[in-house]
Amino acid sequence: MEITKRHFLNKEISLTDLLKSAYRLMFTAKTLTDLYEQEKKITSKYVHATSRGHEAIQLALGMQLLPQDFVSPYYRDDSILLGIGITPYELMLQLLAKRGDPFSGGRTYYAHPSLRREDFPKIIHQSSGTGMQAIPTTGIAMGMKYKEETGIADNLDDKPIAVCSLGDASCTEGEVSEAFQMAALKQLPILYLVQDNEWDISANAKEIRAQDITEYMQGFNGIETRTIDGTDFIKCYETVKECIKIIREERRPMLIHAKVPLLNHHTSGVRKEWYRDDLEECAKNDPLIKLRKTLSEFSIEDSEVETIEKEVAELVRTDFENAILAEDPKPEDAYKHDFAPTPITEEKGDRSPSGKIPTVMVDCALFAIRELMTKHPEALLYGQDVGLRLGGVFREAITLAAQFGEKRVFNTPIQEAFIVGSTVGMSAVGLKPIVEVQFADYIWPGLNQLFTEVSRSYYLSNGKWPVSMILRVPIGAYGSGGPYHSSSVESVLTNIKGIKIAYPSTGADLKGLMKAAFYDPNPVVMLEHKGLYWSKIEGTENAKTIEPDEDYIIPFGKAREVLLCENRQDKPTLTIITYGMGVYWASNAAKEFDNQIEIIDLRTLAPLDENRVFESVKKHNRCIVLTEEPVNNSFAQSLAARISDNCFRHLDAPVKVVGAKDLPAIPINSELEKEMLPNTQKLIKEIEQLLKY
Ligand SMILES: Cc1ncc(C[n+]2csc(CCOP(=O)(O)OP(=O)(O)O)c2C)c(N)n1
Ligand SMILES: [Mg+2]
Repeated sequence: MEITKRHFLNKEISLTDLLKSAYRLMFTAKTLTDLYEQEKKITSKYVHATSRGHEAIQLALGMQLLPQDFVSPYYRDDSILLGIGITPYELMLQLLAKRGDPFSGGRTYYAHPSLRREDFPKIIHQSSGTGMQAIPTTGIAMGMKYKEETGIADNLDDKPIAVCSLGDASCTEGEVSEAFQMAALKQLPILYLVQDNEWDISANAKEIRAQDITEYMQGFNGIETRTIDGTDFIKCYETVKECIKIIREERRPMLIHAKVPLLNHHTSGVRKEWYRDDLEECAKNDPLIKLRKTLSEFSIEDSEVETIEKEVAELVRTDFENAILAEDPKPEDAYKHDFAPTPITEEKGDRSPSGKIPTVMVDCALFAIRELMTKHPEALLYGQDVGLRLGGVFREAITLAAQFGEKRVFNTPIQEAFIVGSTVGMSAVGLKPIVEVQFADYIWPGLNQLFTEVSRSYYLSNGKWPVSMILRVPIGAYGSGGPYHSSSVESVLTNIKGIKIAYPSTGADLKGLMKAAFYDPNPVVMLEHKGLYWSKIEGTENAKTIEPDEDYIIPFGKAREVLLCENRQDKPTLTIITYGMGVYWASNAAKEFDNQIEIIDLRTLAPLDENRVFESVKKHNRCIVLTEEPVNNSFAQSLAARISDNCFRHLDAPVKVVGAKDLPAIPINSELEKEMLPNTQKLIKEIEQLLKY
C-alpha cells in the first residue's frame, strides 16, 4: 500500500486512524535511516542527516499543515517532509542527487527542500547555514500580515501560517534573534519549532548556551512558548494543533520547545560512535517505541502493525531500487535557472519629456518609487529611518510614508540581516519589497543573507523560488564621509552570482533602472552614489537630469555612451570604461583633451554590457577602466582582464585600471581622503601616460 498523500488532512480522522498513519510514517523514517546505514557505500556519496529521535514532533507538525501554509524544515527534518506527504522515493531522489529530485534537481543535499506544489504546504529554498532560515521565514509571516492589513490577502477560512523549524544550537545565532525580535515586535503569524537534542554536532548544550530556548524566550515579549516532550506523539500533536489554531486565529507568534533525543549520527559524515556517550540513555526515549506502545494501548492489533511495517519495508526497498535507477542530471542542466527571465529587455518611454525641469538624482529615485507604489499595492518600502519622521537619512524616501501610510513604508530596527533576508519571504508570498541599508559600509551584517539565502534561492530551488526584491544602497565617498560612510563594495557584490547590480550615474538612469529592477523577478542591488544625489559636488551637474516619464524604463546590461569620439589618424584616442562617480572624473578630464576620449558608463555591473565595452576598446585600441575602489582584486581589475582577453589583438597599450589606493579604509581627514581617492587631476595624468604609450 502506498502512503496516500495528504490523507491526514481529513479533519474527521479518528484517533486510531491518526495513530496508525503516524506510525506508518514514523516507521518509514526509521526504515529510511536503517537503509541509508546498510547501504552506506551508495548513500554516503553525498552527505545526509536523518530525523531519528525527532520524528514524533516533526510528524505532528507536518501532518497538520495546510497547502496555504509555509514551512521551513531544516536538514534533520525528513519526517516533516514525510508528514506533509513527500514520498520516500522523492526523498531518495534528493539523497542520490538525481535529476528528478523534486526540490533541487540534484543541486543540493538530502532534506534541503523547496516546494511549490498546489496542494502541499509551500517551502522556500532551504540552505545549509544553521539558523539562516529564521529570517526568510519570518519574512513570510511579515508578508502574510502585510497582505491582511492592506487588504490584498486571499480570503480563506483558514488563514495561512509560517513555520520555522530550528535545531537548539542554531538558536544562539544572532540572526535568529533578529527574527524573534521582529516576530515579537510585529506579532507575526509564525510558529517556531525548536528541536532540542542538546547537541551542536559534538558540542554539548552545557558548553554552548547559558539558557535553553524556553528561558531565552522570556526576553521576547509576546512570543508564547510551549515546552514539551517531543517524543510523545499525542502530546506533540495536541500542542501543535493548539498552537496552529491560535496563530491562525489570533495572528501572533508562538514557539514550541520540543525536547528530543538524537538517535542517529549527526550526519553521515560525522558519526555518533566517535564521540557520543549518551546513546544508551537516548535509546530509552525512542519515539517509535513509544508510539508502538500507544498503538497497543489503543487496542490496535499487533498483526495490523506488522502489516504496516511490512508494507513500509517493501515500499522503501522498491523506492530505493527505483531511485538508484533514476537518471542523473545532464551536464547542461547546470546552466538552468541562474536567473529568472525578465520582461524588461528594451529601453522604452520618454527619457527626456518636454516641459520638465532638471531633477536631482535623489528625487528621481523617490519619484520612481512613488509611481511604483501608487500602481502596485504589493510594493512596500522598509529600512532604518525610512518612515514618517525622517524619510531616510538622505531624505530619499521623504513623503512616501505620509502618502502610503506606515504599513507600507516603515522603520526597522538596526537589523541589516533581517532587512535583506526577509525579502526572500516577502517575495515568496507575492510582494515586491524595496528595502535599504543606510550606507554601503553597513551592508556587511546583511551580506550573509544576501549570499546564503537571496542569491541562491532561484538556482538551488531549481527555478521555483526567484526572489524579487530591490536593495537600495547609498554608496561612495565625498566630503570627508570618513571610514564608515564612504566605502565602495561593488567588488564584493559582483562576486555574488545570482544577483543583479545597478550603479547609475544620472537621475534619468536611476529612475529607468529602478523601474527595471522592480519588474525584474530577480534580486537587484541599486548602488546609489550619495555624492551624486544632489549634484552638489563641482563637476557632477550632469547627474541632475530631466525626470523621465512614468513609463520610461532601461533594461539591465545596456551601457550608456557618455561621450563618443572618432578613432583618429592624427592623434591617439582612448576609451574610459567607468560607472558612478567615475563618469564625472572622466567627463571633466576629457575636457582637457582634443576629442580624444570616449566614455562608456556601464550603468549596470551585473549583467555587464561586455559587447559595448569591447566595441569601444577595439575602436580606440587604448582603454582605462576607472573605479572609485582600491584597484587590487577589484571588479575593475577583473573587467580589465576580460578586456585584455577579448581585445588583445586590438590593443596598443596595456589596459590600465585607475582607482583608489590599496588601503583598508578611507580616512576622514580631507587631505588624506583626497590622497587615497582618484579624481579628475589624477586621471588626466593617467590619460596622458596612456596616450603616449
Ligand atoms: C552557519 C553555520 N555554521 C556551522 C555549520 C555547521 N553545522 C552543521 S550542523 C551544526 C550543528 C547544529 O546543531 P543544531 O542546530 O542543534 O541542530 P541538530 O543538528 O542538533 O539537529 C553545525 C555547527 C552550519 N551548517 N552553518
Ligand atoms: Mg541540536
